[in-house]
Amino acid sequence: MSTPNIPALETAARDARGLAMDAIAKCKSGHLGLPLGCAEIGAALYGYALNHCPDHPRWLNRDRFVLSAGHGSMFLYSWLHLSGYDLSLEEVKNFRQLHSQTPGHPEFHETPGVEATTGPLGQGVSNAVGFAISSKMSEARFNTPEHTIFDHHVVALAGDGCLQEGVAQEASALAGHLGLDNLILFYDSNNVTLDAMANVTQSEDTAGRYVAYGWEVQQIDGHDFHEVISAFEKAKATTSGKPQFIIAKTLIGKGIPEVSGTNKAHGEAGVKFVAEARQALGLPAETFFVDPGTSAYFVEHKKSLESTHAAWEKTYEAWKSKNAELAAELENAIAGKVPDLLEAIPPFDPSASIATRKAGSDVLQPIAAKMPLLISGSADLHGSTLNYIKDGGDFNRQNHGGRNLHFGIREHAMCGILNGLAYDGIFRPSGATFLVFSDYGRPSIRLAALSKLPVVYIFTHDSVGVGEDGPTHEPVETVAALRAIPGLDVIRPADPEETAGAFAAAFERTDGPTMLVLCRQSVPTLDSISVEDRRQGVLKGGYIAKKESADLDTILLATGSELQHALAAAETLGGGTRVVSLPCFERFERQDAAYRESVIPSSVRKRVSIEAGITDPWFRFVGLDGKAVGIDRFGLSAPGAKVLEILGMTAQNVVEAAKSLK
Ligand SMILES: Cc1ncc(C[n+]2csc(CCOP(=O)(O)OP(=O)(O)O)c2C)c(N)n1
Repeated sequence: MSTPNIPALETAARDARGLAMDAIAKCKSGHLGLPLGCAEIGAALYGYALNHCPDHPRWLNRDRFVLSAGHGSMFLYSWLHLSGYDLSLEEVKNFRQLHSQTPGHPEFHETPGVEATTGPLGQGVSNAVGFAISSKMSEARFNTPEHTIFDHHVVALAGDGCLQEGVAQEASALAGHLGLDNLILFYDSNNVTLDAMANVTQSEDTAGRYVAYGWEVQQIDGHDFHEVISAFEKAKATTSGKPQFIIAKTLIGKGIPEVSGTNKAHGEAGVKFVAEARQALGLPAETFFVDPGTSAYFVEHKKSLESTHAAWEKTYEAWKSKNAELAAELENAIAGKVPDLLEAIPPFDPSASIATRKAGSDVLQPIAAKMPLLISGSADLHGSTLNYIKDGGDFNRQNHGGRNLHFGIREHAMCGILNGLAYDGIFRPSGATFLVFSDYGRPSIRLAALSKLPVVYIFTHDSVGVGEDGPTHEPVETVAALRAIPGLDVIRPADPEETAGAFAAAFERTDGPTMLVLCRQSVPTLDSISVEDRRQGVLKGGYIAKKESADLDTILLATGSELQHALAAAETLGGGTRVVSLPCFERFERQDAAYRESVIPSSVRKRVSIEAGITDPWFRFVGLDGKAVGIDRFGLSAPGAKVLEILGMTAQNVVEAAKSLK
């Protein structure tokens, strides 16, 4: 590597400080502390050490950079702009304004060079672990003895806030256990959080903690270019087999002496001192100033990055010409191409009575065979969630080609890591646990939805039918709470064939996450409905499961294990009753109005729903004139069938509710 041009990097750091001050002063909000405190780290990375290519922000072998401390977004925007990404100075001036490419916190899809949506502290650390796993998997799957097309690093920047969060702790422990030595985590150690000095809330030995996790730890002065660069290069070159933790001691808000080093530097409080601070840094009166020397430096630097990229392109083409099948696999995955999955799933024995989690296991195998980049993980519950890819092998230190990920009992990190894999865009990640523990992963599930990531959750044990484990393990409000997340498809299939449709829907979706909600207890195969209707019906979100044989007067609606009760109730209620299976509200609502009207005609007001969960979500379908049979309380500890019955999940209750309607 060339020797770093320290004076140029110093000027660049000064200019980045200026941009952050000006942007935050202009919009009167934002976080000055990190962009000022980490300016040297930014200059060292973007101006020298990172291997990336601004004109090809998704270059496959770029070093990924994740700003876990997303509040410091102006750090990222300044460096992306200066590096020559397609992020204009105008956009920097529009920091935090409507439809700008510089939103308050970094958002995936919004800004070239932003690898992950961050801001909720700690998430980025788990995402970075997901990226690092994705990189290891990519190396194992695609590199050949002759050609190395993947050998990049994953770099993240986190502060005290991120490292205090449980999700980062879970993910860091797993990264150490897995020996992800391609991961470099910078810790912006400035002794300050938001409300106070960090010592008000933490006194642990963070370095010791990371050593205990199995990481290699270095400590440096984060303002010293030589130290930053040599620590980074040492981390990149490690042969220890350990992830790399670089504690960078920094002065938060460096450049605004009135606030630096204190919690006042964290946000925008320093704005009132900006004029003097700019002057002291040697910046001219002109705001959003970039020294011509800085611009020229980055133009040259970009050229050298481009030549590295061009050399890689040559290797890639040579690899591609010798490995056509592998290349097609990789390129199809990146393009989001998914084969037709339903045709690969054989029909189930109509007389079978199995749990949808078991059906899910059966369905997953042919899907995994068709999608070689599908990954299936579980938070220590593969034995119950049944989502193990049978001939997929385990991903571990020794085997980066494995397709089954063992997350341990780390649901939050699992969901954050799945996001990292999905951001990377090569593998199709799925993960599993009991549905009731989705609350442990909810912050990451929410971000998957916000960032439109095609993550699949295979969450089982979906109701009070769990039984003997009791109310702690019996979701009642959980499905409703998940339906409240915009952009998340929640699919609760009723039987094995609906499960086939649900898995196809989930893995064929490329523009957002899907939650598969599967039951623990056996359910009948509903063979009064054709296989085709059940499978295709799920893809539409809702369909007529039983058509009326006389003038339509009553509609029964159900999902999952309760569809059998709606069908049985219809037998008692007579020919004017229609049964609608509604396994996925979100998909149903994406159908056109004519289809929705054909399934649930607006003129028919006698409607009853049944679902083993709280009734709130159903009133949008049963309306004020209808009734919802559900469970508006916590469950009970007893055999599952008993609990379901005592809490009213019966055909009888549906019949009575329907009869009570005028
Ligand atoms: C999960 C979560 N909780 C709270 C916040 C609000 N918040 C943003 S930054 C911050 C303090 C972070 O401290 P640190 O990481 O040390 O950042 P620094 O002060 O060094 O910029 C808090 C509490 C958040 N963004 N995410």
